[in-house]
Amino acid sequence: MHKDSMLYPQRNQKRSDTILDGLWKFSFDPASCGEKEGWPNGLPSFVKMPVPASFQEMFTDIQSREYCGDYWYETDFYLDEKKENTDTVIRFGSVTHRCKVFLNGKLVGQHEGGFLPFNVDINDAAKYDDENKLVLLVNNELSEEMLPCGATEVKPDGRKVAHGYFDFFNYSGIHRSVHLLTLPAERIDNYAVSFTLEENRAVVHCTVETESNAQVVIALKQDGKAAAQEQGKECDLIVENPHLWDTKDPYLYEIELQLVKDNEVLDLYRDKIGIRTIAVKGTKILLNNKPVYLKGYGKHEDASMFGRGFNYAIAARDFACMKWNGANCFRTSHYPYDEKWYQMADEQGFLIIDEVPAVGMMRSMHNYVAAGSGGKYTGFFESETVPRLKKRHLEAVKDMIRRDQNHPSVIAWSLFNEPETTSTYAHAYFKDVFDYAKKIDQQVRPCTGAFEKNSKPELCQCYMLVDFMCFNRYYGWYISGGDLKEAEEKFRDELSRWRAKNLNIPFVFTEFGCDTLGDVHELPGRMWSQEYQREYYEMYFKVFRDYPEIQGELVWNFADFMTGQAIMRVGGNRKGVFTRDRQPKDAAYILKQHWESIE
Ligand code: BDP
Repeated sequence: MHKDSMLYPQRNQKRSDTILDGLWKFSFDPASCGEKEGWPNGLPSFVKMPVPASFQEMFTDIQSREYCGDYWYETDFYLDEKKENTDTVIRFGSVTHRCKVFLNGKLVGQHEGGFLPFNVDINDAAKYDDENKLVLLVNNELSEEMLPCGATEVKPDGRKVAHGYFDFFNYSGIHRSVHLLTLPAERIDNYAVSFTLEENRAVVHCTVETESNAQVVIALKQDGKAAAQEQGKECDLIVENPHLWDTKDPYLYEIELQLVKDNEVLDLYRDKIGIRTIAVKGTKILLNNKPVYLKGYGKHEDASMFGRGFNYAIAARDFACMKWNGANCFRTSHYPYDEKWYQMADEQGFLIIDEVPAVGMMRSMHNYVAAGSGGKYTGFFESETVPRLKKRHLEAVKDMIRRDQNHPSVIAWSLFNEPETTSTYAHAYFKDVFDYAKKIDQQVRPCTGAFEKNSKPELCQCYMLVDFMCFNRYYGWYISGGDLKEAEEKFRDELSRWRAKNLNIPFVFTEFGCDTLGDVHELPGRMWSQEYQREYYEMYFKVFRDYPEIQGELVWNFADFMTGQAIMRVGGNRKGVFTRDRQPKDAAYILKQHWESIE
């Protein structure tokens, strides 16, 4: 069984990779009757649906756009003749939120969790040198025992409605590419690298997971030339005069892993790695033992038309915009993104705080309101659903770390966003989550989580778990909105109370921002106007200067993004520094000036 492999698909001498993206068949199944009625053999009626994309963006009627429940996808593909000693696997980048996979009418796999990849072995169900029918039963209901958390309401007419305890649209569907893979039966399942920097050399500790007893051979190449080579499932490669990876010079080595038996190469996997260390010391974040200040954004995978479906052009434009205004970091709020974001960040020298989809751990339909101002205690971590939720949380932590651990861009794991942290129940819950992440990450990267306003210094039970604090704060928006003078006083007061705790760890602002309409100008600046957004950021930057323990500022949000319908959301959340079509609002220039002035 190789089901846990998180390696990104590739095509090489030993592995083949065919992408099955395109127009698939699609059908809703509000009565959940498809399985009984034989839909695994083919959908009786359908519309055509692009993959990858969110289905919601393709419909012009509100029922379809807001649909919650079961729905189906189907496609056909031809499979070559089976090669000896190979396995045939289908790899799904993400299917939101849960699904069953059928091949030629047979159930071949199932998965829960809409933001991480999974593999399905199709050896037994596949028809080789023939056409095959791939059918998926997907479901996008929300509950308190899954990530992200929410609830599903059943209306009197039987319609289901998803209520996320989070502020982004419950986009659903096949959001990332589907890969048909032929893999050697004896193969490499995963590998991990970590680094020790010594004078004029680096030690690359490499661990390879495989069930094969063949010899593991690992080679590092620098600019195409051999830099180091070793054998064994666990070994140290010594690189003399290493070319380190950092934000200004994101140098990548090539790593080649091979399984060799009797002089025959059984499997081969090539990747790119960056040699760098990341650590927290006192109030500093250290990249290669040098302090680094985080500048950038909280983001979403979100765009019109594609919804949450990955699209290269959008990702490329986002990187271009972030680079243009001097950013060096982003948080994958509120879930792990498509792997291609991390590959691009590795190449372009961006730092990533990688977030597990643990959002909405506070019982509230408008989480952002509760989080922004005085929300009530909801006893979230005392519920009987918590053990099941925790199991999924740990699974997601495991999959995220195994998937992303070798990206030099990933500098920290964010293990939650804005949960209700004020109870001892929350402490016990997150203590286990943090211990687990530390245990399984070979690099033992810093772990953190984003705290909202109710996690006050006097009440919070979880701040002692993190390596650096991440604050989400909305002084000047949800608190003292429209009165930046009062907002600043309250903001300084809270910061001073945190400072008084002498935590001696870095503080990073992972959210601060205000909704701004790209076409509204007002003098003097008032809420929603471009002028207000500028003044809002200027106030924060002024305050940050007075607190040297603040080592990062990630603005909320990079771009306007889609949310559920709500009285405080006008065509979604408008806190973007860029509009949803990625054009700068006025504040983008303030950020550019400010970030370019910080080394
Ligand atoms: C915070 C959430 C974020 C929201 C933001 C907001 O972490 O997801 O979008 O507030 O209200 O509570 O804009």
